[in-house]
Amino acid sequence: MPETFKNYIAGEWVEAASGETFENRNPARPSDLIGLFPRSGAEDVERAVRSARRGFEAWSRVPAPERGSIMRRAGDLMSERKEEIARAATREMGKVLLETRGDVQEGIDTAYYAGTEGRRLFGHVVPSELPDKWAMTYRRPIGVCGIITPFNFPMAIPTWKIFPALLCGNSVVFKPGEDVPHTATLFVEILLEAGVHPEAVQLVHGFGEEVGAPLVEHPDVPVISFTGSTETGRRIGEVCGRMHKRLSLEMGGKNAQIVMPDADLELALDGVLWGAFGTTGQRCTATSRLILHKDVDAAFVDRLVERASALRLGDGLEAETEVGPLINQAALDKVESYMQVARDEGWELLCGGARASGPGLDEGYFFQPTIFRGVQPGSRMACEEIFGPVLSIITVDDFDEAVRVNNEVRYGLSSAVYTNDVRLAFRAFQELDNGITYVNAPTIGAEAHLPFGGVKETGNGHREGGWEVYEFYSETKVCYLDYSGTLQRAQIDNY
Ligand code: UN1
Repeated sequence: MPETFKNYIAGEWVEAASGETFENRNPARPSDLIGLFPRSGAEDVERAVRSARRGFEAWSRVPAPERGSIMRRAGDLMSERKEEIARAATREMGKVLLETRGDVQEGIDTAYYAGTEGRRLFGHVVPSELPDKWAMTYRRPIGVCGIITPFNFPMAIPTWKIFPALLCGNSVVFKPGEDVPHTATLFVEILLEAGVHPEAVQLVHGFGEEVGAPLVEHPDVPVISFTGSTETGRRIGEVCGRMHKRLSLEMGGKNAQIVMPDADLELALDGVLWGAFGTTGQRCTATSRLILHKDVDAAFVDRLVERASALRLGDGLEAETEVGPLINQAALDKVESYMQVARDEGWELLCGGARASGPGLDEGYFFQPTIFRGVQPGSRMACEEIFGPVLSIITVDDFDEAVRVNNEVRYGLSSAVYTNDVRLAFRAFQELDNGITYVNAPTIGAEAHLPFGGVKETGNGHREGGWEVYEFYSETKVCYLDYSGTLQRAQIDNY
């Protein structure tokens, strides 16, 4: 019998109101059933939100430094259980253990950052324009936050949202990606053990239409944070716009690595391989375009193809594996459908291009690392997010053209430039239209204490991580205190 997992609602581990469940299977070996999880719906969301409102009343009164200490304890517990969580995450998500360890570490770093923020959450004291009057600001919690997260960083992304939300004094209703409910369960266990108020965190498993939609539409959930596809984010944005909700969106990417002829080409090669095929290309920061200056040594592409073809695919729990499976059948179908797009558009296939087969690969959702050459800017391959191990090489004549090509997609998350010319490095910072630009480092690998997010259709102007996210999860309150004992009229009596 597979293990049956539960929601965490109103301080208790409970089944879905319907009693229904869904299966969670290992994408490297779908015959490996990890467990059954509650298939929740609007009724469960309703109970969770009602409880989270009570949780908010209690939790928002806990002093911020004390909330910070609880976040720090959560970080300690995650550190103690790092290996166990990483293994659970690899089993349900597929990426290699080295990467799930990094995913958990990103969560730990985020916990410790939140811990210290409990003693900051600074406001400002500002001179008043009138005598005997003070003016200052502080940060107030907002209420119940709806947190909707994807599969690709089953620990890091929930922590990016939930630690700052809780630190600021909000309560959360957490709807994790339906492919990674086990890691989410471990995270909620840790939050509770660390001492988060039992009604300040609610875990509701299930699918987007059945749990995510009622959460987004709930009138008592004033804050929504979503990471996922641009299409879903747009629909969420429409609802939140209509309901005047505060919304943070983190969506698609079509990130490019630019390589100039003066670059350290070995370094650029390591960078593109890690950026394109790490996490099987399933990062919103993944490198899916390689913009090569025409004078880059032709051997560069040969070496790239050779090394991409040699990457070892397999179960992420096995030590020698370098690339795991895609998350599920739908992801595999989507990547396969782009092979047809590339054929129709006429690009040259250099390696991969098909499902992987062979010992240990026939059952899971494995796809070969794939590279196309000669891809033209503006084509579907050059513009659309594939979210798989597929890299398109675009050749350009000069740096100006590289910048133009980088910028002419609708997404704007990250970019990378390999060059040793300091002038080009600074031009890249200035001219590449992305939220994050790396020089001599790949497009993936943002650090937890810096703001994370993109421009254009990648986001909606907010950032996760670092100091900026604390502004998203709190409201600025402005406080004036006039101790002059007279009516002082601003803008009038002082002029
Ligand atoms: C994502 O793919 O949604 O910068 C997040 C990175 C990771 C986070 C990726 N730290 O690649």
